[in-house]
Amino acid sequence: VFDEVCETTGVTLKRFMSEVAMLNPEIAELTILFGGIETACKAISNLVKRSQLPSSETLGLEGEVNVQGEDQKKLDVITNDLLKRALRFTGKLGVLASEEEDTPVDVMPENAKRSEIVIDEGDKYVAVFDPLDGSSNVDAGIPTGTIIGIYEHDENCEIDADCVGEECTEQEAQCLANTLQPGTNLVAAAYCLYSSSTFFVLTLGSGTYGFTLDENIGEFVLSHPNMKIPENSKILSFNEANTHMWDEPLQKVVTGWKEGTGKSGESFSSRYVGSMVGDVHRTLLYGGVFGYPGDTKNPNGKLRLLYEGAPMSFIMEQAGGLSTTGTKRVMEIVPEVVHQRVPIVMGSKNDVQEVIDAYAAAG
Ligand code: AHM
Ligand code: MG
Repeated sequence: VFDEVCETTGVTLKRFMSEVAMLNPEIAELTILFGGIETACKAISNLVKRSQLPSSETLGLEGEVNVQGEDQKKLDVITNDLLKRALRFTGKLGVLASEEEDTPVDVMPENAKRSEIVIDEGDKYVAVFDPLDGSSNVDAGIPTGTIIGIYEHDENCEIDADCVGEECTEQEAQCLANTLQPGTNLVAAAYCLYSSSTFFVLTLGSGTYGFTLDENIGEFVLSHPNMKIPENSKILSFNEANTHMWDEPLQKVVTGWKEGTGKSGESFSSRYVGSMVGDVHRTLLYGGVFGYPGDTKNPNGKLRLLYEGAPMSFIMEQAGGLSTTGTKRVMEIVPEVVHQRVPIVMGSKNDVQEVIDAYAAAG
């Protein structure tokens, strides 16, 4: 159905979403949500670009430490608030979880009665996001990105925004747990890449579509309709300083790729930005295998399942790629906690399959 939308050139993201909604009324409300996300990404793109100017308010550390013990850069805080506000006022969201928030939060505006923000059928969706992934790279001019996943929300949920842990009633806890859904429940996922251009790549569960920000008109324009990742590749994208700590099957496969003795016989090249959105975007376009596997020091790797692993895996699979922990499909893992980490190897189908086969053979 989406292909019909793409037959015309010069399609903006707004038009794409409204045409998709006309053809698929059941996801019409996503259009409103994506309107908010789109605006937030444009604003973040601007903030990132201006962040190194002497007059900028976004330079340096905020001084707070987030739940994971990292210094929070000012930009992390600002972009988190920005995205939260953009999503909150769509009136389509019940709960959100972010890399920068300790626990999932109700998005009802302060001082507003729930009934005042509920439009039509009410809060339909749950959003999970990393507002500015790779933010420690910004000062060096290295690409960063926003990652977002959208789940359906239980509309009967009424939660107290302040409830934490044992203070929560059973129902409130269940509503919070709405954020803990496996990737297979995602109804949409998107990332925005802030780099040489600003790119917006999304899936609504039927293909992956890429847009580029045309700064002259301030609109995302469809530039990569129905993206398909090459099935074979010769680019590997890992933090190779950790190689000696990886599982043996992965070490073997990667050595084979480097030496040209792997399944495809190709001699691989290495490309690693160290910013997941940048690395995945290149992998989608040129083919390749991107990963942050588990190692002896960090058995679950570094990346977060909920707002990094699952949404990016959804986008990757919808473009014809695979995403695995080595032994499990990332999309099928049910998160137990919001900030859970997950080992990831994703990218070109045949090469990722080689990794899966190596793990299976090792038992
Ligand atoms: P962040 O969420 O603290 O910004 O870290 C996530 C980033 C990813 O974008 C990237 O893939 C990874 O960390 C790189 O880690 P490393 O520096 O260990 O290679
Ligand atoms: Mg991150």
